[in-house]
Amino acid sequence: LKRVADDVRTIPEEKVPWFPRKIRDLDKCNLLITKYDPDMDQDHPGFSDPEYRKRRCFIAELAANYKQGEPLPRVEYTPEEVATWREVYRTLRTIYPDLACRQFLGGLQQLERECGYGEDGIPQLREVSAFLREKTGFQLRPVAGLLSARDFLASLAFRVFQCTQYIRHASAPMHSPEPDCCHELLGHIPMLADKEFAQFSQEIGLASLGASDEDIERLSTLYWFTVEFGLCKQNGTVKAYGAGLLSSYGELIYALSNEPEYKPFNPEETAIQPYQDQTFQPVYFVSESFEDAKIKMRRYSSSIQRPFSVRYDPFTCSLEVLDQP
Ligand code: NLE
Ligand code: FE2
Repeated sequence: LKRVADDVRTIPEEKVPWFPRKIRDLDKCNLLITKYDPDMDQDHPGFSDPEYRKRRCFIAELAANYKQGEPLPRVEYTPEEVATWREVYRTLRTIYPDLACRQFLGGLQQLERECGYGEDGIPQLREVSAFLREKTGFQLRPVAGLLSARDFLASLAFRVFQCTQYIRHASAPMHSPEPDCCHELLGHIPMLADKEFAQFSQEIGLASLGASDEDIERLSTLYWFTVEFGLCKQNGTVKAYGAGLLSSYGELIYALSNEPEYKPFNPEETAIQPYQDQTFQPVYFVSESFEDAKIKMRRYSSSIQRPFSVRYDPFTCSLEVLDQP
């Protein structure tokens, strides 16, 4: 095995897309997809609310100016924002015991006990990040909005989770097409406190580094139907583990009703399923268990062809890139 030169790598016939090698390179992984912003999308509930749009810009600035390693910015949430959070928290909290998977419930309980989670206030990323670091080594980084798949997945390779900090519009607490702090804090964070799930997430990230655009598309579709909208069997019943479900009262109820179509999780098929990012999913993929999803995903990732392999070094928070023997 020999080390590969940094920057531009030209392997016969193909150029490997740039990817971060050290955690500080994540400062460059900031390509946003703005088509669903309240400034761009006429259907956004905040489109005709100038106050809301101004607030979003302010919070987006904090993320845009953030550099890796700095303390995470704090946001002083307004009473109206806290009221939105309260409504989301309260309604979801009542249905979690029946509909959420065991790992999620365990994580949420710990967050309630140790990290100030509850309906009275929106947890700050800084505290949540410190909590996660102790549980699974994941840390948070603020992001201004929806990130491109390549940049988002790359950060997972470093056990960094990019989190939005603004909150959804008060008129639509039960479902948001965009990520917001309810989605991150309620959907993702409890799962990221689980060791096995943290490992699963990092592996998807590692598989994405330097991958072709087509492979990124397939991986992000897989991410979508697992980490965002995944269902799994537990003790003979179907439970939710996907963050997009666990942060949306409307879709969580819908996904576990008998309305939508279920298909067994199978990476080759799941990776090419068209998906819906404006409203509820027409189809969900169910894994036999959590473990099963992890094994299948790992098998899929290792089938992605790259002319090199990567290994994450947790001591230096950087990647070792090795030529394929
Ligand atoms: N639909 C989710 C929610 O309402 O929280 C957000 C999904 C973000 C991909
Ligand atoms: Fe998400």
